[in-house]
Amino acid sequence: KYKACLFDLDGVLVDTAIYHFKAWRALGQNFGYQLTEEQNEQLKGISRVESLDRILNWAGVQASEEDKSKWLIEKNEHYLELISQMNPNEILPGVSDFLDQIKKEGYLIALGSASKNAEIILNKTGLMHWFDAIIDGNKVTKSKPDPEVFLKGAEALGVSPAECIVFEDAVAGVEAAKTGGMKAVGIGEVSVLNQADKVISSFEGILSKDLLNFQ
Ligand code: B16
Ligand code: MG
Repeated sequence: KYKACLFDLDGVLVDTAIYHFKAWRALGQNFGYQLTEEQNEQLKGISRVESLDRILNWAGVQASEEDKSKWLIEKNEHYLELISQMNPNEILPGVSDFLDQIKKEGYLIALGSASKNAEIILNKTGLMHWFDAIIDGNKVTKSKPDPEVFLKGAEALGVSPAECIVFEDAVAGVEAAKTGGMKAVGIGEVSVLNQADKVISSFEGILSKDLLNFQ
């Protein structure tokens, strides 16, 4: 019945939030603002442009379009420098094993990420070879909770949304999956990801035959 698994990147396969945090925090020095870890949580799954808008809003800063584009470049350059050191050890626990299982079982695998740097991260960590399709921030116009990223993933794989299972750590991502007519597995806490069909705390020790047995 289910033919494809669609994965978010940050917080599901790898933890790039720490690098986003470092880069945004350093950028904040331009306007004297220190981003907190709690605020960084709220930027998960949110696009780069939208993240900057939220930060400026928290900081109470009104910036020109010119400053904003300059800062977006500055943040990304710093972020690229940080992720250039990423390696396969940064794949989250249990992920490689889970991808192996579903590949053997014949599932198609796609990425559905807001990041424009997704391919770099997949290459650095050695995750790339598992993917049959990659939909990232360069291919979508609407951010999660809009289902666009996952619908495009299903389309690229040639399957219907009802045949897809989405893996997400962000509330907006789970909402995107459900709006798109897909099953959603949350990676995190049930209290937060309560819209998901199932929630796991990580992929460690997870058997696909037990997890993917939706009614
Ligand atoms: P970039 P995901 C998201 O990745 C991150 O969670 C979010 O913090 C980031 O702002 C966004 O990608 C855009 O990333 O600046 O690299 O284009 O969770 O959708 O895989
Ligand atoms: Mg995520």
